[in-house]
Amino acid sequence: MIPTPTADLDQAKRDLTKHGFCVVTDALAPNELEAARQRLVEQSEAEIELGIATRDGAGPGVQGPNQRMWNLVNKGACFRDMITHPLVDELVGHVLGEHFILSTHSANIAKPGGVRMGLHTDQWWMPPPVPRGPATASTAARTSDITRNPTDAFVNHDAGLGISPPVVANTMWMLSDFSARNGSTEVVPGSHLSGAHPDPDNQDRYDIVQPEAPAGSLMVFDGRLWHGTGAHTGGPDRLGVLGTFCSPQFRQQENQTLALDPELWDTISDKLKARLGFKIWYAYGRIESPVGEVTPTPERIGELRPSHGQA
Ligand SMILES: O=C(O)CCC(=O)C(=O)O
Repeated sequence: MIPTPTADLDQAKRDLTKHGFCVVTDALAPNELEAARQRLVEQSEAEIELGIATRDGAGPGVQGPNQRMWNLVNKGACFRDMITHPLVDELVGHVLGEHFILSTHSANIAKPGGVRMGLHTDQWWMPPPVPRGPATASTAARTSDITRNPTDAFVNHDAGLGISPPVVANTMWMLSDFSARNGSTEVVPGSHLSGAHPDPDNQDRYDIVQPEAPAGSLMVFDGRLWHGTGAHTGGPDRLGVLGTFCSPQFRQQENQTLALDPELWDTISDKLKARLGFKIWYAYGRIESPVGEVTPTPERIGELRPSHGQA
């Protein structure tokens, strides 16, 4: 049985474990939904007006009718609240544990005429398990040579080697109704447990479904799940806000610590600061001290000389 939208958190966790995704209904209260929807539409119109909008949805790398909006952390309190929402703690935490951080916070507005994005995973860069013994060219890519274009070893993964754990999990806040018609996210249930990555070509052979749910719902999915934006063949714009989270030892897609408007620093919670990556994780992410947190305006210690060495 493919997961259906549920208000039962335990069921949602079971769906996430088994199928790689879950959909929770009424994740946003009506007033929260309306505020977020209005903010998103207003921001999207302003980015278009200013000529800074990112467009896609016409095939890989080609501008189309869909609109992307990046780095939502600076673009409204309603978006910041989504990063620390209790459902995110519960469901992303179910996949990644307690100390996950924000990788990307963006919006994807699918509009009429937008084509399928194509199935992919959001941890395409994760080095796969390798056979014991010395690496050969056919068994292991050098890890910094991994690209978005999956090699045969990624697509036809040898299941005998085991699979990688989830190190990414995504939230999709539905700010409009999501339907197969207006481009609801395509997913392949169970694909997160295959260890394989989808072949970029010939995707018709995969068992793709498109979860449908009313505005205000939240879809959460495992970073290994094969997924992609659906084609928009009719109906109103599909308003989706995507949060991608990763474990703290991985690189964030958006540079959240550099990106945060320093003027917001005093207004945001310690929880949000940690989630943006300001909290040092076992000495990673530090500037000087290996413990504590960094700030958007750190003290940088440069070249020093002892006073007795001064002329
Ligand atoms: O918009 C969607 O439904 C999914 C977007 C997506 O897969 C991506 O941005 O990587």
